[in-house]
Amino acid sequence: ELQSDRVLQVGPLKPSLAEILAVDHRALTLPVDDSRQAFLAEHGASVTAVVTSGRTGVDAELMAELPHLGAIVHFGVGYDTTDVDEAARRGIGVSNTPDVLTDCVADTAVGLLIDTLRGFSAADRFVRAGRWPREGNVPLARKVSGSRVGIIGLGRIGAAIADRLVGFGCDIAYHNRNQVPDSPYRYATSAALLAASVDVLVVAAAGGEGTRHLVDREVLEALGPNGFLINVARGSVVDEVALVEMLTTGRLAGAGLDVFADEPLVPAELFDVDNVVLLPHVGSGTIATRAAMEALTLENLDDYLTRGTLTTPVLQPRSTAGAPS
Ligand code: 8YV
Repeated sequence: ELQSDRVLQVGPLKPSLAEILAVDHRALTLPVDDSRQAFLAEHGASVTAVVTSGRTGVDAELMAELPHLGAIVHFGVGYDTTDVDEAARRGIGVSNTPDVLTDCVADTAVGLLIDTLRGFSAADRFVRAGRWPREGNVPLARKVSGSRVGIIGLGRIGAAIADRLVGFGCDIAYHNRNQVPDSPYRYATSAALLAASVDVLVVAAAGGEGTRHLVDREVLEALGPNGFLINVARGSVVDEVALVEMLTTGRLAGAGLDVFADEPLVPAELFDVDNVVLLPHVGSGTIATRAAMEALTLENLDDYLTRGTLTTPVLQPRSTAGAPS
């Protein structure tokens, strides 16, 4: 029997999701070693759906190897590793997992902001190193409540961060591609103008070419030596070389980073900088949220395989005519 309508896993996925794909969908996994070309030559034409994540995605080259691909289903809200323009050109649908992770990513942003301004992680290291009895007090930190916070990207996650910080009496402003109608928050027409007017800049914009280095050296200079940067979005949105240079030379007050330009590699120059909090991309990383992301990923896949449509599309497949029966 010729196996068609294959599901292909591209890149690592949550183990429980990978198992469901393998067992219930008899999914194949794209090899990462030099058997990849032979694998694609043998199976490429049978693949109609890919399940992947923001860590890996599907580029134009892989799409060309999968001529019957109809849908790229992402585990995660970010899909910047997939070439969506090429998917559109080929009529391939693209889905992600919005909404279900908004609370946890916003919680992470606020936690990271508080940790960074108050220096909690550094204070924890101080206690563990036995320094309290020897050295006494840690340096005084910066106040969070009532601070001025600028949010880059007032989408679902940015708005959830802003709403939380209202509870801390923060003065909220934002920069976004377009001004958000009816937003209660002050709009800044550029990232630099926003940075110049706040104590903390929080990056919550989608990744990809459109936002690459949106937070560049000029924006970081506008934020200045009393300003903090928090990033829970994508490392690509920030000029990381400029960021590291400014943090290590005291030209920024500090940074809280959950994302990096070249994950899992974190610039080693930051490892002994105490006013920087470094997290290994844990924004959505709770049991409940990852389970909800897994369920929504499978819902999109099932929707595509049964009806030829996606539940939470970034882009619907062009037509259901060629969709699997
Ligand atoms: C995921 C994320 O952990 O949703 C996103 O865009 O960055 C995280 O929630 C990641 O995509 C999974 O690989």
